[in-house]
Amino acid sequence: DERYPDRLNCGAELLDGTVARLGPHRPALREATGETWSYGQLQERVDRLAHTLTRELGVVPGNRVLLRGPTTPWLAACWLAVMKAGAVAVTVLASHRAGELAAICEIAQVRHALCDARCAEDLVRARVPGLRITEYGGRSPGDLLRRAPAHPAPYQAVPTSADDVALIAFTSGTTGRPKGCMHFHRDVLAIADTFSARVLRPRPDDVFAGSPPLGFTFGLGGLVVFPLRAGASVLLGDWGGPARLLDDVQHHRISVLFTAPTAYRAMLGRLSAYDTSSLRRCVSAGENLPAATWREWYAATGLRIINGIGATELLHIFISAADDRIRPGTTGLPVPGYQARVVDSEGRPLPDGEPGLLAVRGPTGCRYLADERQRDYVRDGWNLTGDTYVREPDGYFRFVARADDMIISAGYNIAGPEVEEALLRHPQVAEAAVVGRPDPDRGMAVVAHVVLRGGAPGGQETADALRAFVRAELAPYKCPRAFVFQDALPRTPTGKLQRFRLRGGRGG
Ligand code: 3SK
Repeated sequence: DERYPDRLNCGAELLDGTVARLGPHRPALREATGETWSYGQLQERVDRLAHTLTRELGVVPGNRVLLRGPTTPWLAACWLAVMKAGAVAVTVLASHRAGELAAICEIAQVRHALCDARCAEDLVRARVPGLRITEYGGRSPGDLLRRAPAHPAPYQAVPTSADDVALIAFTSGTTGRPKGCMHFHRDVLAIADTFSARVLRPRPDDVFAGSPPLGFTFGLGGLVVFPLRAGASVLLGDWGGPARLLDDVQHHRISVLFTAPTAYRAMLGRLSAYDTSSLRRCVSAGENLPAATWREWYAATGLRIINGIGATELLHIFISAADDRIRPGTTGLPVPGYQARVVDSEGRPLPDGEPGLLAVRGPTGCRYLADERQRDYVRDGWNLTGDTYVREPDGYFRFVARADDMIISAGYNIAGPEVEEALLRHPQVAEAAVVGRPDPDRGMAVVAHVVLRGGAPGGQETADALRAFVRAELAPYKCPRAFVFQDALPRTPTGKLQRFRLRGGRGG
């Protein structure tokens, strides 16, 4: 973005820039225990950490530094210190296991790791050659936090270039092989200055919270980059389930909430027991938000969920709408700064109303690290996100399915999410995933995997009732031929449904 100078350090902008604008006394990070770090305290801790990284651990600009831990203020502080030191943060999930960590470290050529002591074991077991692991906390302060107080503050941030890589964020998508997505210092600020500033519009008195971990760019953006850029504060704690999140909303007077459709659905049944009057912005991403969930949340809270689609490849949300521009059942409009269109498999734009591949371009974009899949993701400067979308005549983008989740049955194209939405309108259904299963007569048969409310077991009678319900809502060819009732649906550590794990399952 031409608004950014050539020399730009996103860590310095987010921290020192905000302190220069709003002073050091405002609250920045809140711990679940109630302790609050002011912007001044955060700045001092980050600067001591940055000195420790460079003077004691030998981190130099450009080094890739793995960050691994539960969501805590210290994890955010380490990320900011890595940014200010001009190194490259390689963010992973606390739930990644040794084999995944070994692959990530190899792809990203990681030499240093800052790891919360509570999840060091898997990293040690990954046996990464030459990796220096420094523990930063957990139950006790850890080596890094013991050393940091001996170092001075302030720390003069390394004058990185706006186009220096700041972050390598890994995605396995829903299929498994990790891909490292490189993002520049300017990209980190661009997500704050587009989606956050133009759609979310946070204020310095906002208090953010949410469920996505910082190892997922949905969480890093929503719970570190956006609040700091706005001079707001954020509660940083691990996802402890819907009741805990509601408890946090009530006790910490949360005003901006980031979570996924599943969590909104899970909170709905409990809302009446909590005071959620502090909420003013609710963001949903990570998966498509069914119109039924949007409407139920609106009916219960009077709040209009800001639905969005983002991708690790594009760092954050690129289609979304807020306030009275929201149209339930659609994702919204391209975020200011981004362009989006629907194209055929050759990249040719399709007319409005026709489903095709979603193509996006804007200030952020896909740069896979040493991965030939870059060629498939970016064509003619457009990022192909792997989603099937329709653009409606008034410019709204409506999700149809992930491109590889279309079910072709007896010559019909069926979008699993459309059938899922219909099932979710049934009062007994808590979660639904609809997939295709090879079928000798139809090529593919539509199979619905369903979690019933209250953990009910399901059976033939429920299957018949759900079949009749879907038949009344959708064309009969879309109706599931089989139902599988289960306790939970398989999800990635970031909460995305893993439909591929359901394909081939048996149903009755
Ligand atoms: O992958 C996603 O769904 C996502 C959503 C919002 C922001 C960032 C990401 C990666």
